[in-house]
Amino acid sequence: MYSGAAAAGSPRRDFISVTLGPEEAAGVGGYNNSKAWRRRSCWRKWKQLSRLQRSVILFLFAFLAVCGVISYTSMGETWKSITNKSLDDQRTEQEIPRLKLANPAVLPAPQKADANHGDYPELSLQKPPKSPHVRRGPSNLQIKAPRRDTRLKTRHDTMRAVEELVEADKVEKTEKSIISWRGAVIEPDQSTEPPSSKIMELEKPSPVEPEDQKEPVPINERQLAVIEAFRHAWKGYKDFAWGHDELKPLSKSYSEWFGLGLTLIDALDTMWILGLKEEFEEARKWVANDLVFDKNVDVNLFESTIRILGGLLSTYHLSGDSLFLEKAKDIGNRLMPAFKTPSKIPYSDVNIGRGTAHPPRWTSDSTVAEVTSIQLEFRELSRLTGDEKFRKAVDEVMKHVHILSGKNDGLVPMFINTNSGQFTHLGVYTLGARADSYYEYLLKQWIQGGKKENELLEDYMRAIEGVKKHLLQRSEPKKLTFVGELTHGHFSAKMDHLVCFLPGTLALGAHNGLAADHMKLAETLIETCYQMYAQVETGLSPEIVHFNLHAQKGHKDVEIKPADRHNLLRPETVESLFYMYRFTGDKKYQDWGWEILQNFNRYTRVPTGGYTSINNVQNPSNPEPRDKMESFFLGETLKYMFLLFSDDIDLINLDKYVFNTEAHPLPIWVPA
Ligand code: DMJ
Repeated sequence: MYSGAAAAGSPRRDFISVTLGPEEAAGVGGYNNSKAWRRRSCWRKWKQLSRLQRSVILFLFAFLAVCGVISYTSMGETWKSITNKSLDDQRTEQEIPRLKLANPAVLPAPQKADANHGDYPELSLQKPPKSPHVRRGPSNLQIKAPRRDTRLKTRHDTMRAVEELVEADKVEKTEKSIISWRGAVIEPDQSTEPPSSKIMELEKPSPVEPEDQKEPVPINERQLAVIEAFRHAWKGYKDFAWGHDELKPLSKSYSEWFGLGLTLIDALDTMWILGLKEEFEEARKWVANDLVFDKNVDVNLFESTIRILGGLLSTYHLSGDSLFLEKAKDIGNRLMPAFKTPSKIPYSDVNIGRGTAHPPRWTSDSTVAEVTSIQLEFRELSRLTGDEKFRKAVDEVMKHVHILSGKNDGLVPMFINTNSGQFTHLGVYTLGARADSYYEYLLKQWIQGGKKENELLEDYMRAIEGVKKHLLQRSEPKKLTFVGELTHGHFSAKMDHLVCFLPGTLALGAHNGLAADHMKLAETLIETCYQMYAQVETGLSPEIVHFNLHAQKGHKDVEIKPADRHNLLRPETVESLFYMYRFTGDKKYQDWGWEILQNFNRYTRVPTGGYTSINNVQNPSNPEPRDKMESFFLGETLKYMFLLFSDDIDLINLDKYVFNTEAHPLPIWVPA
């Protein structure tokens, strides 16, 4: 019991002490516990206390009462919101049964752009949506908050939910961006908190606007087959090549190119789009914990830009996870030394650890396609970071090439010198290797920037006229229109499989308002690309074909030289099929893609996991596996397959995103 005493006669000292025995304080030996005695006894003791002691006690009581009221109110709110959340969850689950079936994996909740919460996604904080605009979307990009709430409910007990809500409440005021159902970051309330950093201020990762609610498009059988193929490929990579550049599926090992987990990074946004949540989370952890760019290693500027920088940027846009933007900034900065050349035309190789760059050992030339197909990525990096240096460097290259002599009706040679800035090896024109994506990026930069940069459009239009004038021919016997090559005025009926990006690009241009005859040309060229598969014994295209210009008995349109009969699991035809289907709705393009997928499964699938490139597309009984799965098979080929089989135009809407040349979607700055 409680007792306060001041020793009689001694100087008065105020204190409070606590004792536990009732007897001493009662001052009597017998036990009297009557109510009247207790009341009297308490009052007597109260009176015995000094004024200070009484004040202290009263203050303590008042304090405890205030605390009690506050905590009651806040717990009430918390529990109320949990009850509401669980009602929302039930509703969401009832509303989207098809979605759940079609896409069992729920993608990880996005993080706000300026937050870095370390190990994601379990601990990441997701602001619940306030906007009524947030709604169900395509299952693959179903990343809006209500499903995050569902995850909370299924994965954690109520106390965990309370903790997260309290945590979320703490950061709510500083949180700026939420993720739209399309998978892009939108600005929920422009008038709320100011941006916390320059990055946030300049970052407008998505042009996507809320739209009317619509039914989710369920995943179909063919898309499921793509998911199955991806999982099979991923299994091989995971089992035998985890964290390395490429899987060697037959020898159950791996090969290194840059030593930067190329396949894993290239595949990130594919996993996101396919809805492979678990795989994505695992890969995300590797990026967070093991992806280190501070390495004494030479990387190719173009390849690392389109695969790594492009892959990280698009994954940032789809997931909203700032980890990917941080990594993108890191690699972007490390690639910048490549531009320190006398002409500002970048070197082909950069040592990302040392910060030095150099051309290949045998020449000071760079490849034209390489120096002109890094712009989408660096321009986007500038927009996200607010640092103009990235954009300036790549824009300078385009401006330089725009006025350079040595073109032939808009067609460019394949090499450019890093000292003089002049084209070299003049007189050879192709839309295949070393020039291909120059043409692709003219159009795509123009689209990315909101169709304002006229020089890009001029160069693109002129080049397509150049293609028509110099490179188009028709084969025999089927009269397939194909794109050949020009060597010092001599036409060659050779066409790389790489050229099959062109129908898709032409269709994209026509969709963006360019000449209607571009679409006609796209239709004839995609037929040709399909025939490059269909006329071959395995139903898979070789790397290069030669078309017959003259009819010969027993000969097909397509001839294949022994050195060209390999297939590297390349994406270009499937890529163009995807664009053609999107813009025409003609199911034959899906059917052609389906045939190709089946043939990949028939001739390139390795039973223990992974797919392999093959040496001989003409020998179905022994296609001669090469024991290598290129990163673009996961980054591009399977992604375009999945998109081709989808009937949902909002699954990476082409009025809102532009794909880089490695199939990584980046936002269009000013959407149509
Ligand atoms: C990819 O790396 C890119 O598509 C590039 O533009 C060309 N080659 C491969 C795929 O074939």
